Amino acid sequence: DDLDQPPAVLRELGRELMVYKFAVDELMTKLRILSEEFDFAHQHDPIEHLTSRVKQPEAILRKLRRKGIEPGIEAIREHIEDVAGIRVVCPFVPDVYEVARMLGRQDDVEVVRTKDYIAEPKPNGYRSLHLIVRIPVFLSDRVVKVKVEIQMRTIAMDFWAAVEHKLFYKYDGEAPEDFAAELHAAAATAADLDSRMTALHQRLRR
Ligand code: 0O2
Repeated sequence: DDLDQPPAVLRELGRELMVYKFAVDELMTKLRILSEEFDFAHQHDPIEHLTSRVKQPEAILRKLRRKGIEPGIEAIREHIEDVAGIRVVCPFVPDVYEVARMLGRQDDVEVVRTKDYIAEPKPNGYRSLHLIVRIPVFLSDRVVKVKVEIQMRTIAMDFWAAVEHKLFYKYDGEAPEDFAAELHAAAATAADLDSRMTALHQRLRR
């Protein structure tokens, strides 16, 4: 089974996951600073809320197996980009890009990859901006660069993604025929809501 790994691999995995937690802690602090200071400077907080998680060892090993990759620390570093994950939920679409820009400008944040599912939604309607970033974590005897996946979205996008995630897992394989079309239509409704709320916000600020 997943946990039938050599003890050395599991021990090293424990140490490795600790480092991912440190990277998440650092980025959460950076995001909280941006939220508070931007609010002070512009009387608008671009972040509605933040969540984070470090993937469980079992889930990491399962994902490696699904991808047909031999388990090991190097394999995880190279192939699993969402061991550490942060979700940034913003009030308005422009906030999403503003927060991404402010984070990307920081000297110690290296943006490895950007996937803009807002500009180009997934076929099922999923919208979000995904950043894979790498940041240095200073340990007692060395510095390690750690990758973190940051999912950035509006409240409307988050609502759709959270509910879709539930429905998708529940109905896996036996979904009614109009299911995909309904989900897609709901995503369009969420996008419409985003445009209308953004328009109201911009009118108020003028
Ligand atoms: P979970 O259960 O959220 O952890 P990868 O699969 O990560 O190797 P990929 O497919 O290029 O690589 O990554 P992508 O497209 O950036 O998506 C990664 C994550 O985005 C997913 O993680 C989900 O959290 C989220 N996501 C992507 N597409 C959808 C979607 O259609 N609906 C919802 N609700 N979330 C989505 P996991 O590990 O697949 O899932």
